Amino acid sequence: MRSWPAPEVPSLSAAGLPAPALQLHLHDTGTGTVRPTAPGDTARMYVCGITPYDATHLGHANTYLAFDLVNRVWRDLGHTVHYVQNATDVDDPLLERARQTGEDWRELAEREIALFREDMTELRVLPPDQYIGAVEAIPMIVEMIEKLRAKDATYTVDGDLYFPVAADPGFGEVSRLSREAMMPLFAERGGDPGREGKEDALDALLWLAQRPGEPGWESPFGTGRPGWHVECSAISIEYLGMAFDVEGGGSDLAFPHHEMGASHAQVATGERPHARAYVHAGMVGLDGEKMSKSKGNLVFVSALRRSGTDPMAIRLALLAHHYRSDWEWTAEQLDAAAARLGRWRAAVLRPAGPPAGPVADAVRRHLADDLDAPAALVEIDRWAERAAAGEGTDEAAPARIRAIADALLGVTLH
Ligand code: 5CA
Ligand code: ZN
Repeated sequence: MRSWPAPEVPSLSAAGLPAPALQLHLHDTGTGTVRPTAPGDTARMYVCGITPYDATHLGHANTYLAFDLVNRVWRDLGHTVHYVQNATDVDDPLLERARQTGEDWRELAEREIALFREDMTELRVLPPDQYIGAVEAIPMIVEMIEKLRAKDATYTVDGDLYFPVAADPGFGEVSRLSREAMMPLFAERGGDPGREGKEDALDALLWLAQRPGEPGWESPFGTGRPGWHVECSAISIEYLGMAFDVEGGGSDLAFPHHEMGASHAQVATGERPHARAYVHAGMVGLDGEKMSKSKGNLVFVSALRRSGTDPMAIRLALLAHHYRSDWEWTAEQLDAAAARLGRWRAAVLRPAGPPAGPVADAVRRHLADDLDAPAALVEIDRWAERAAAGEGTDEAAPARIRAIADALLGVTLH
């Protein structure tokens, strides 16, 4: 599928702020620790995309911004970034919504993906190099399921194909949850622990035989459609190979989605690990509950944009929270972010200010430390405050601060 246009990313080295010898450290769910990402020249990242049955809400935006920071920090440190994202453009919730509204499921998916592209463009989120829909990925998904079949790591229940989690000795290493903890999450997040005929309640669906009124694609194991986890597993290894640097998503994807995806990939290829780090963003809530399409307690990025909100203020409102924390959205946070943006913009319009070098060092240090964006924002606040008070005579500083905010935080101050 088409990705979306890339925003300009200024080079801080070219702006007179050469990159220091730093490593980006990120919290890895698989070990429960903050660890250095140690990518080669090319850093490889897969981030789970939307299921396009409704518009992008602030929870989604928050998750994609977290990984946009990963992308920006790696680039600043001199890496090329190979970034892949999917869109789950055929799955139960999408088909169900289309059934409810009488819309064609393909049109629904296409419309919501178009809106997502617009939202990401406006928020200045760097686009993936490959943006791949589940439907277009069916040939690679089928190929992957064939590899699992060749390893005897599938079985059928009434014509539907399942993956036995017992096939992967590493099952459980992504989320590090006990079986007792896995069970309710599996049921809550699209699994079918109660289905009769399964070898293990936790076994994951690989291929669902075509149901009446639903789409299906031919395959050596019958006409049907792919399960959810095998979609991301197949797309990620097709484009990035095994042991890529970061697999990302919201914390609700750690189990079962990233756990199952890793097991599929590890069994199919005989290699491990699937990703070197599994990185998860916190959940954004509204009125006491996680924002979710199924609950309907949503604030849409597109609705805020339509009502005239500056996308850079949305960006600052989200970055004011650490990516791993769970938090609640309130309208006041947007007001505070707009005020902050105004202060920054006014400060960089001044002819001079305190030197930008120490600000660049501090922002880079905070971001390299598990993306501490809130602390990075405070560094720019301090500079803006001092510049506004008439401190400093460095005439290169305002343009450099602009470049720092743009390159590292994705916030343009024009
Ligand atoms: N298509 C699958 C991933 S392959 C999916 O989970 N789609 S989604 O549209 O439900 O979510 C897209 C991304 O937004 C996921 O990473 C999910 O973890 C994240 N997300 C969903 N709700 C929230 C929320 N309230 N706060 C933060 N992130 C969220
Ligand atoms: Zn996914």
